[in-house]
Amino acid sequence: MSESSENSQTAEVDYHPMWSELGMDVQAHDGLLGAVGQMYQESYLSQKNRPESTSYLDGVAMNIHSGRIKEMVDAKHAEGKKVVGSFCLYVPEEIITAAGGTSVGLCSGADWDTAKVEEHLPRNTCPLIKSFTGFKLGRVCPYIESSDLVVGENTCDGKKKAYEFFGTQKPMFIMDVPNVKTDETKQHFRNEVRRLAKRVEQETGNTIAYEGLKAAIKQANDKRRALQRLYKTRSADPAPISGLDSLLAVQAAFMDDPVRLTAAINKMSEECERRVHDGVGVSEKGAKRILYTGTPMAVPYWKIFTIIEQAGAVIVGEECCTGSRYYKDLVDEGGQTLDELYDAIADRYFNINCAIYTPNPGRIEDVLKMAKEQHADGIIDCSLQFCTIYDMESFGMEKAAQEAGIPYMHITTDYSSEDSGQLKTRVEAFLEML
Ligand code: BJ8
Repeated sequence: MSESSENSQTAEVDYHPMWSELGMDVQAHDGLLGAVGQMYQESYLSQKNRPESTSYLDGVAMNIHSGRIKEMVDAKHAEGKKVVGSFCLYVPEEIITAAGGTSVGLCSGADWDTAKVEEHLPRNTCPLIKSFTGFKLGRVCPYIESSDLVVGENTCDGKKKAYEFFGTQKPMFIMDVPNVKTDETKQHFRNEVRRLAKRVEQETGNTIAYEGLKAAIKQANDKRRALQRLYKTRSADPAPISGLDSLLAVQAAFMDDPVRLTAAINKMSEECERRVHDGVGVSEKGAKRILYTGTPMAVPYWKIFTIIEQAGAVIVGEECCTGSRYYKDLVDEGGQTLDELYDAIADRYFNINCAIYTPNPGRIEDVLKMAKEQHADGIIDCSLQFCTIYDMESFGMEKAAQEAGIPYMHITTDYSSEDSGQLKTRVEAFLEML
């Protein structure tokens, strides 16, 4: 059985009873699935010269609200395996895995029930926050509905205040993430990781033990190693795989079964390594190479990548939470005690260079390093509308890119398609000058 069919269960199964049992609005959800299917067709299935092994990603996309949810629900019934959802890269999946839970990412990438959302949140809230709130109010996300516990975090102002409302809808636990990096705040974050562990233990009814945490660290690191391997292949010209598929590989990493996904990414990497050896690319040799940086891209937000790649460029790296920040650093596996493992986890996550930190020079360093190693011709920096922290950082990012002699473009956009025509024109003009 191929991996894509392994995770696909069977396409003929009717999942409506499962969605109903989860309390979802089944009719509205059908509408959402139809729209996402259309977007997938236009962004993904229209690509040429994809590596064959990306069929796994098609399987993930096809089953994202069906087969994968069934696996999680079945595990809940059979083993009492609790589902713990989160919205941010600062929430360590290792803790959830070690406590016997299923970790899922809940960030959402499409507008939904905006009018209802605006009864509870200000209009000028970023689309990502509005989206997960709308998905909850509209009961169209099986990941939110199947979560037994949702972990939020004090990161940007929008998210931390929106969680006050979200907490009226789902049981929540909030982690405090510092906004500056000092020895004291690192210690504080280490304590927060332990506080999270206690809450997750309470939810799952399992105690986190040394061996279990060590195994969970290795499992997450294996996934990161596979994604690092895939990233490396993209430094070749022609690039063996598109930015769209690479983005989807990381998006899938937040939802799919971790062991199965790791095997599939390794298979994709193997094929990409062969392609590089044979000079086979997803685009022409000499295609303009773009490094993406900015806000995360949650499923099904593929708009910007589609515009860039359909304009003839290839994205060769993503410095964002649905890209390198997810996989570039491993957790040290050498801890000899449970406490050392907790600290190793905390220290790895504390080093993520999100714009919530001030100052945040590490992000600029990462972008310039990636641009160099992937031989990027230009950098496209994208902020979601009303995301002040990424918008603010774009000034420093532009200056650094200019000093390094790398062409740079900043985009502020949202989840609608209203600005697609205008963005297309801007991207094409940018590519022409590279
Ligand atoms: S570690 S990037 S996942 S906070 S786009 S909601 S920042 S207003 S998502 Fe993020 Fe964690 Fe940082 Fe990553 Fe706020 Fe901006 Fe909206 Fe954002």
